[in-house]
Amino acid sequence: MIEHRKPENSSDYIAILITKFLRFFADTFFSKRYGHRAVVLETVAAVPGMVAGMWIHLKCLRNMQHDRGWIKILLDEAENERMHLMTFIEIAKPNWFERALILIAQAIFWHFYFIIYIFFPRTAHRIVGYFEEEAVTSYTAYLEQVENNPDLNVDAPQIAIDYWKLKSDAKLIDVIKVVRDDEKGHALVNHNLADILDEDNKKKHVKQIELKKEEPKFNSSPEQSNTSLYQQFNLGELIFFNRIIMAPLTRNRATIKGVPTPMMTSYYGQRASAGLVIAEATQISQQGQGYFCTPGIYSEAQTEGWKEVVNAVHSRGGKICLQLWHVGRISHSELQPNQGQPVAPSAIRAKAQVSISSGLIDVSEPRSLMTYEIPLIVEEYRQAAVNAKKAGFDMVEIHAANGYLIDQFLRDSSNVRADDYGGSIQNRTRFLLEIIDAVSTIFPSNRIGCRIGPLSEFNDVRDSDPQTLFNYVAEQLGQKNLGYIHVIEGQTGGDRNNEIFDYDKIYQTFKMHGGIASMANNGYDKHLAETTSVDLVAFGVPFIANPDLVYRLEHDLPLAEADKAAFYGGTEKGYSDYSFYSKD
Ligand code: 8OZ
Repeated sequence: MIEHRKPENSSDYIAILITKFLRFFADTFFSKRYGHRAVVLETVAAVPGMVAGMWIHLKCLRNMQHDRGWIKILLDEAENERMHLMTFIEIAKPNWFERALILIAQAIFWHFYFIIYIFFPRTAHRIVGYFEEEAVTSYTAYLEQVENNPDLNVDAPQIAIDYWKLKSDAKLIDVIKVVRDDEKGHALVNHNLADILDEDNKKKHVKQIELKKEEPKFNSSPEQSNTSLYQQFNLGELIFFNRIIMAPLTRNRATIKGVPTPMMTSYYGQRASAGLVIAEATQISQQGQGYFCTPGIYSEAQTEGWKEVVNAVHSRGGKICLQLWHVGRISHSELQPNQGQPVAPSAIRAKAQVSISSGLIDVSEPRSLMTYEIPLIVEEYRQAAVNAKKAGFDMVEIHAANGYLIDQFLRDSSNVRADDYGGSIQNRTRFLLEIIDAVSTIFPSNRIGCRIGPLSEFNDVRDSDPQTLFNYVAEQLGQKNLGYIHVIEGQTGGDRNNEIFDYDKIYQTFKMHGGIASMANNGYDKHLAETTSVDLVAFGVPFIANPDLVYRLEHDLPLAEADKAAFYGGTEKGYSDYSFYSKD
């Protein structure tokens, strides 16, 4: 049995009572009589509510200050419910009598929802939220029933294979699982809509960050995040469900040509309950690629593939950001245009390895970029941002960490240039700032984030004075009014050794100069995340085996362990097949 979201006030208790009554009604009159066909009836009952609610939503949403994207979410949700209906009608093949019952159920639910929605829209969304949670319980029971009786496990209808992009030999069990996940997503969307409509809640808890450049809000300590990790966070007009962010994770599941695949769509859709999903590092050009099967955002096919991913996250009410990436010297000739040398600020080979078609291999000897080539790469970042916008991303993040091209420019172990892009800290930061300026012509600055890793030696980079360098970087990014600064604290994926670097200084400097939000990453657990003063906390590896990480953290539930062998490359196994939490 799925646990319902905890009722918070009397109207929530009424909503849950109504839901329980409807559930009792459905069980008594439909389940016992029609066995698994009850799923048809239950699914159908949800549809008219969505359709009826639609135009009321349209009216109501016009009055909402933030995020017109909800309209699209609700339309997608309605379409998704319609597909549940069509699919299960194909499977259960109800007779005319049953169809009449379905119609009656629709009529009852339609009127009921319509009236409640007009007078109590927040409660209406709660009811649907609880209702969808009940549906999850039903689908779990249905799944068990089919698992215990293989005769019931018929072939998935073509309509379901096409809509959910299932394998051509998919079975009913596969359909039930994706529909159950959809219902979890719908529950989340409706609960979040209820939260947003809850004006009191908004006034009490929502942290509104002023976009206008202001006088510094503090002098010596960063603004404390006074909201719970699990409550809504507004980054300008972009509303996050909570302050838990999915960090970018390289998983090598795109095609050889860097086109996002259907399994990526499922994987990201499953993780839409994060406050913000930062999609994996994505090369802005072929030259920017360093590993096999990483996605790109420079061709039309790649952009089209990303659209599917974005839609999967948006249709569950989530927000998604694309991380723009150029690996620089961390590449191998096999992946480069015309099998050429990878490029770098200086011709210094890193002690690092990359994965290509034949497996792990040392990086190739790089060549140093000519000064005239640098604006061409900046232009590729701009074009990548154009494509990211076309694909529907809410934000982009500039990857300036982990020893890739921008980081190679920033650190003095990899940049010994004698032109305007090398030498002083100002010169080494120039490339990053030019990229930010170019991308800012496409996305508003508050929709751009930047990831840095001041101490990280990942991919063989170091700096002789990291604190001074990154204080300057933070100040400059703040002056450009970026949405967030995303900091890997300590060694990427390893030791946090925070005592030798003042990370607060970075967050503080960024915000003092006009940056909006601070985001921390690396080795955060529930306790650390709940007590930190940073605005947003990015979790990486825990999201791999826990698509519902936010729910698990909030409810103190155990976390699943990820299969390390499936981290980089492979199939759906160890990627999009991790389950949402269930007690059994
Ligand atoms: C692990 C393997 C390959 C790439 C990063 C994009 O470190 C990566 C990455 C991580 O930011």
